[in-house]
Amino acid sequence: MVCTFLAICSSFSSAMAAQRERTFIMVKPDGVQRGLIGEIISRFEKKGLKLVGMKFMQATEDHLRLHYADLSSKPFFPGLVKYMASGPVVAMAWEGSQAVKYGRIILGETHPANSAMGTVRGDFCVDIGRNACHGSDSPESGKKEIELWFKPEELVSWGMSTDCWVYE
Ligand code: IDP
Ligand code: MG
Repeated sequence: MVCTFLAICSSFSSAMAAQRERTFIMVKPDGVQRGLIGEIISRFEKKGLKLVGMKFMQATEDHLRLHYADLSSKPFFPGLVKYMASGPVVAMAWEGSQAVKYGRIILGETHPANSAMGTVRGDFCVDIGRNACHGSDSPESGKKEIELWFKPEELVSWGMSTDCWVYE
C-alpha cells in the first residue's frame, strides 16, 4: 500500500529547496532575564519555521558594535550596545519560506507601543530600548547577521518531518 503521507512528503522536498530563506533572531538580555526564551522560541516553532542554529552566549561590546554598525551614528547607539552586552542572549537562525518577513511579524514593530497584541513586543514589552528580541529586516541582513553570529559548522541542515504539512 502506498503511504499518502510519504508520497506527499517526498514530492515536496525539492520544491522547498528553492524557497528557503534564513533570518537571524535573538532573544535580547531583557528577554532572557524575564524568562521569555521558551515563549519566543515557541512562537517560531508553532509558525512552522525550522531552527537551524542556536546558542546561548554572552556577546562582547565589539561584536555588538558590528551587529548594529548601521546604527552607529544614532544617539542611542552607546546605550544600545551596553544594554545588549548587559547579559546573555540567545542567538538563533530560523529557516523557511519568507522567514524574514514572518520573523518581523512574530516579533512586532521596533517600538512596543506600535506593536499589535499577539506579537512578542506587543505582548511583553513597553519601552523601545527594552524590546526583548531582534529579527533581521531583509534576507540580505539575515544572511549577513547569521554569518556574523555563527560559524558555518554551527548551522545544521536537516529535514523537518512536518514540512509537508506546512508547505503546499
Ligand atoms: P529593529 O530591532 O526593530 O530592527 P532597529 O531600528 O534596527 O529596530 O533598531 C535596533 C534596536 O535599537 C531596536 O530593537 C531597539 O532595541 C534599539 N532602538 C531603536 N531605536 C531606539 C531609540 O530611539 N531609543 C532607544 N533604543 C532604540
Ligand atoms: Mg533592525
